[in-house]
Amino acid sequence: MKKAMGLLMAVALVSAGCAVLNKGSKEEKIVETMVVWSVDLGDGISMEFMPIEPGSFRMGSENGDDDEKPVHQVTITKPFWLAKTEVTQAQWRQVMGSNPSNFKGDTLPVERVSWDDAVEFCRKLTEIEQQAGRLPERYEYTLPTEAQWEYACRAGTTGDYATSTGSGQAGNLDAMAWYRENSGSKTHPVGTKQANAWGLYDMHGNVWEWCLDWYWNYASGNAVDPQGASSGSRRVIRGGVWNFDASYCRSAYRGSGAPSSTFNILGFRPLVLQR
Ligand SMILES: [Ca+2]
Repeated sequence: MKKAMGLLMAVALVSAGCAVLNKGSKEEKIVETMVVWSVDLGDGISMEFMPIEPGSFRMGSENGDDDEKPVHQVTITKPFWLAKTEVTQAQWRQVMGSNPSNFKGDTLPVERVSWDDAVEFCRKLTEIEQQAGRLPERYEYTLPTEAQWEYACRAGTTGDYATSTGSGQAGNLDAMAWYRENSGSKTHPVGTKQANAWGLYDMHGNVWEWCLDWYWNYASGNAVDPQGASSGSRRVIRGGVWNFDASYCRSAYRGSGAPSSTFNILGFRPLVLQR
């Protein structure tokens, strides 16, 4: 992964639910070693976000569906922290006070949440943390863009599935994901399969995950921090799922859904970054 040398970045040191922003006089540099971002949601429930440094990768796949082409170079210019796991039902309840899920269990991923619901979770979490004085200035919780999601899913790999080490081309899907062949037709507690090389769990399975973007056809050519279409009718869905086969769990696979739709196969994982 490329370092963010030369960029003006915030120094965000976060631990034990307390975010500390050390701002330089004019220049703010990202620390060489970003650390895990932890949020205390109360009642012993927390969320952890893994640090993702800026860098470039090849987005899409030549051996997948048409909408995964053209494979193109994408550069992510800002660091972000992506939730280590899909949002659990306990985490959802702490923030939203409800549990819409079909399969019930505190450590299971929340599902039957719409894109609008997921965005509201992020807005509310941002508000809670701002009011508590725990969120550095201009930081917010939001959904990952599709590009941020695939960049984090691949974690430096270029094959169909990520590996836990980031090397090689053939990750072991069964070791990393709950999908149709091993799920027993249900969701499973988050973080119980192998993480990818950047410490992220269930990127290839368990529940689909809402992304921020309107679904669109990839433009040709290189892209910098792509945001998807400016309008549309469906939002992007990524992240594999317990009731689909392996081809749907690939790093490059793209799904989409109406923002108001809810299914027991669809949850999300937020990120936190500086606007
Ligand atoms: Ca997933």
